[in-house]
Amino acid sequence: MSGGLYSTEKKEFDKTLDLNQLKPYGDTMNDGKVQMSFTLPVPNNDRGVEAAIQLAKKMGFREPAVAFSEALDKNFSFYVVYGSTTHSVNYNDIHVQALEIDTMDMPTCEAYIEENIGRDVVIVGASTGTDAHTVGIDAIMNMKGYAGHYGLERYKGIRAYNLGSQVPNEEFIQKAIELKADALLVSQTVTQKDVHIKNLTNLVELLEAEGLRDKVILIAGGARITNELAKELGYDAGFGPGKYADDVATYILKEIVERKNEKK
Ligand code: B12
Repeated sequence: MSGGLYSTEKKEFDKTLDLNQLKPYGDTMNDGKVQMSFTLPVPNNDRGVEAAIQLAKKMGFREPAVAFSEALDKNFSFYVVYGSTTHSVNYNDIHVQALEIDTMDMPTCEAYIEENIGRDVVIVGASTGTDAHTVGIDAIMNMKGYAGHYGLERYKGIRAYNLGSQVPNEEFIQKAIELKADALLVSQTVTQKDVHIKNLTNLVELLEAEGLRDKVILIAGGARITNELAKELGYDAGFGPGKYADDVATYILKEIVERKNEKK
């Protein structure tokens, strides 16, 4: 017997890993299973659930199911949808400008400064423009650090100045000049309407106008910042989630030494 509600017949599909057609993995190779969530500006009822399913189908999901829905208030509802994507990507064709750093831990960084730089390294950081998020820049700079990685303020041989959030680019640059910064750390969390692109670009333009761009190591970071994007915008490097003070410190220290050697 085949078909029917209680059929045990298995749908056959190729379970071999093919990196030219990479798909998400649920519990079987190539099943394409994805869980996603979104909010709709309509009440939580059967019509809302059907709207979520139809949207998922238009996004290329096969057999989407609403696993969870909840009213956020009278006119907004939240959905978790589970389904199989029909899309795939060619993994072999993907090339990213990844930042390859052999991260040194805090004591190794401290010894590296003493042996190779021989003076305090000055790092000035802020969440700039209109961005009010401080947790990211604090994670990198604050003494207590984040996720088991001490922040730059704790490093012997590093003078770290965290200016906080909503720091105008002009003020950030003035402080960098005053403190004779070796490196500038810019955190950007809000990316709505590409506000981060505009703000990060404006900072580069202001630094160039001051003749400072080449004199500092300029680093951007945030939840949606990649090394590739940062480089595209004229930064030396970009750091996103999963990066900590020791990654940034290593990059800065090695870059200082490299630039010093280039001048010789
Ligand atoms: C906490 C929070 C807030 C707090 C911030 C408090 C504070 N003091 O920071 C408050 C309530 C104030 C807030 C406000 C807003 N928020 Co908010 N917020 C969050 C939340 C919940 C967590 C962010 C966070 O702290 N992450 C933890 C840190 C450790 O992660 P991280 O920033 O990625 O940092 C890591 C890396 O990225 C990296 N890193 C970060 N910065 C840097 C910098 C450098 C130089 C380097 C090297 C590395 C680095 O290192 C860190 C450790 O690995 C997120 C949602 C979420 N769950 O992510 C929304 C979120 C970021 N907020 C969002 C929004 C929209 C807002 C508001 C605009 C809301 C509003 N309409 O008013 C306002 C912003 C106002 C403004 N002018 O900026 C959106 C952003 C969407 C977008 N992409 O644009 C998010 C994603 C929520 C959402 N899903 O919509 N928010």
